[in-house]
Amino acid sequence: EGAGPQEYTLIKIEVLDPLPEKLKSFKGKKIYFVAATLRPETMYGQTNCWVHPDIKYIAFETVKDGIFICTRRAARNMAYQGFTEKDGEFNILLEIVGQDLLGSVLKSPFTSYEKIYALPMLTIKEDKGTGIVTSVPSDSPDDYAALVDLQKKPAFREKYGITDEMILPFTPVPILDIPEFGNLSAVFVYDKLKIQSQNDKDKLTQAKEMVYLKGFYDGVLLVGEYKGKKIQDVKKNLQTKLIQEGSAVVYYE
Ligand code: A2H
Repeated sequence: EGAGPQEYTLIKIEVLDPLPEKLKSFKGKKIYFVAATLRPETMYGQTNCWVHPDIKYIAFETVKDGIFICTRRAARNMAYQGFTEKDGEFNILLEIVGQDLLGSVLKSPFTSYEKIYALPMLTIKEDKGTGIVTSVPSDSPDDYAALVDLQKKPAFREKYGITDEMILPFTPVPILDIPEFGNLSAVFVYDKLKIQSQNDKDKLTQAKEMVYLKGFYDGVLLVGEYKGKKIQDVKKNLQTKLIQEGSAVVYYE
């Protein structure tokens, strides 16, 4: 960071029927929540998608990828990266607050869960990525903490109309083995540091530092066509595979 633009992989998470009320006018079209990730090799472990209930999102039409939902800021960046017809221009089809996207039924590439749901995460930053985050609780301490918050706080679920069926079946999936941390590294560090919630900022920063480098250099995939391979050797291949099958695009900011 600082030296130049950051490359993200944008995962195209398709919105399925029944569409949320506010998206019904798009029926029959391909609509995607687009989530910015630095870890395309973890997409096998997605259990849900995060949106911030209070952030404003927009829908806009891309040239070849259907309708995208993300922050206005991200759409503007994409408009300068060839995603829209005219350079730097994008047509806002709809403005919507995250709250109205919660509970959407979604389909995401690589995950073993046939459908997943849009759930609330309160630590999403408006000024980074697309404002939408895909959740991999096996390997992301932030994701695991936010999922546990929903699981153990019924009042939090109810506030946002999240039902048990959107959460209970979705347990972290072992997808990477990291020496010393095992095959659910985020769960391991969450327990070890006794993290209490998604707002436990300092401990979560520490947790991320603990797993990140070690995971990158020594982590081994447990699933998919690169099973048994080291992450650093196949990360790029998996990004390419997602892009080639039309499930992801590259985005810079
Ligand atoms: B990562 P960096 Cl498995 N607000 O993807 C908060 N977090 C955001 C965000 C936003 N607006 N946009 C993206 N992110 C998350 C996977 C993952 C990620 C794993 C492990 C660690 C990890 C699955 N979630 O990130 O500040 C996204 O989560 C550790 C930081 O640009 C994205 O990658 O470095 C990462 O943060 C981008 O963070």
